[in-house]
Amino acid sequence: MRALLAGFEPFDGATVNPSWEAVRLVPGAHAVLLPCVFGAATDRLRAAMLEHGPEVVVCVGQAAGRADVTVERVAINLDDARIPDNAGDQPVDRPVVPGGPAAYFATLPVKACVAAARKAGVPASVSHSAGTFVCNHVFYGLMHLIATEFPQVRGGFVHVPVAPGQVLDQGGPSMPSMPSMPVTMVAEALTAIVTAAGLVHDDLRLTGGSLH
Ligand code: PCA
Repeated sequence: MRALLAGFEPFDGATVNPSWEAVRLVPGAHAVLLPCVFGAATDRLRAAMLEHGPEVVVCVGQAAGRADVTVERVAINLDDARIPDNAGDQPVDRPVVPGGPAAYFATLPVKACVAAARKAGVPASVSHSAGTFVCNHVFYGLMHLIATEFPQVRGGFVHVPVAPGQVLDQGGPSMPSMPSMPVTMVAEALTAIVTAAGLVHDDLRLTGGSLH
């Protein structure tokens, strides 16, 4: 199975992005580095899809504050940036694709992907919001590319916690730092997720919803 994994460059003043560090460690998949820039990131992803002809595409981004690996279920047609992207663009209430559908669902078997990550020993769950920044933008862009140009591809998005090295200077003896996860562990989850995405065609009927 040909798999393409995408990770992001650092953003918001950081020097590393665990999404890129982790995707590079996944064996047997192509890894592409995306700029954290609205528009340009999707262009880079499309070029990599044309170059590698993948059957499965999993884009990966950092979600600071999340405690586990989250498989995103839905991408929305909305850019609303709380911080500028790496090119200084800070869109407010702009569609990703003017005239596009309000949302797309991932075509990965999201619950089977979560189950596979957990079986590999990595805490994981389903998420129902990829936010409204560059990650959601790329996720929506990917699903729109699949809907319009690459119908044979299965695709989705995974958000990952920050790496421990990113939080060592946070908090203190009585103030905890935010949750973190080693990038080797994130890579193990991604490996399991890509494998499940290639093998499972009917998703598992497991509870994966949330109350809020
Ligand atoms: N996380 C950001 C953009 C790049 C990344 O790694 C996000 O969640 O939108």
